Amino acid sequence: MREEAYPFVTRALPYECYGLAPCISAESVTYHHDRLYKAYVDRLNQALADYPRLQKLSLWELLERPENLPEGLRTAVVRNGGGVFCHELYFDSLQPLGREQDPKGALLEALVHDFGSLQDFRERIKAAAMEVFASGYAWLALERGGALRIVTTMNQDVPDLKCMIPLLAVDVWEHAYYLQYQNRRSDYLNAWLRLINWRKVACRYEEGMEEVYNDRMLHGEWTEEDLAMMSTGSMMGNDGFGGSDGVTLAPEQECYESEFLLVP
Ligand code: MN3
Repeated sequence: MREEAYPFVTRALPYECYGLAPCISAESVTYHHDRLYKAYVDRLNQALADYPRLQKLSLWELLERPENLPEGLRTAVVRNGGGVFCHELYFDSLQPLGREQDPKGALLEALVHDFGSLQDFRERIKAAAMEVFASGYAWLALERGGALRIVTTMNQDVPDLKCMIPLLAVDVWEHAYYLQYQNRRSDYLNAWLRLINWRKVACRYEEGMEEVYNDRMLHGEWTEEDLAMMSTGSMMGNDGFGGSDGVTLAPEQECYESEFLLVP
């Protein structure tokens, strides 16, 4: 998403449309992806068609500082660019049932550190998503200071990208679940929690933490803890799927290029 730019394309799902069933039905996924998400892509392209100079900006850059956009374009980018960003993160963070795996390694440690336990994290993001009034999203995001946070946004708004890097999003617009769950958002969220592709979330976390450390280095804000982590190699090298438990896997092999790569 950092590099994604005009003309934007509708990204293919990283699983079959029926791949999330029975948690999320093929009908729901097809309608949501092929119709609703695609419409945001088309409208974003339409909106940018008359602004050749802005076509060079990535989706991330467009959404990071919408206040810098021409007034006539701003709302269309926030709504439709946001719709593209939110849906790509949502769809890309899911995987078929049965492949569920809990987060491990550095991401698990951070979740436990910042939320108490994995179960507490699950309860808190679900509660946050339940509280979104009308339409919006609940997110797990990495603050530029290095802490994990759960945030919610309305409509197709993204979290403040100047301050945080989104890792995971759940769409709680009724269109995401109404066909299958009608008004039972809670049941949909329980199903969603079983579909999270933690491996991809862990890759975004690792990449995000590299940015956090790079920022600290730029500003000369290394802590003793950072230096200790650097010297053991646990900061950059442990993506949670190798290393710490004796299996050595190169992080660049594990953090594969996602169809919806969010953070370079
Ligand atoms: Mn949606």
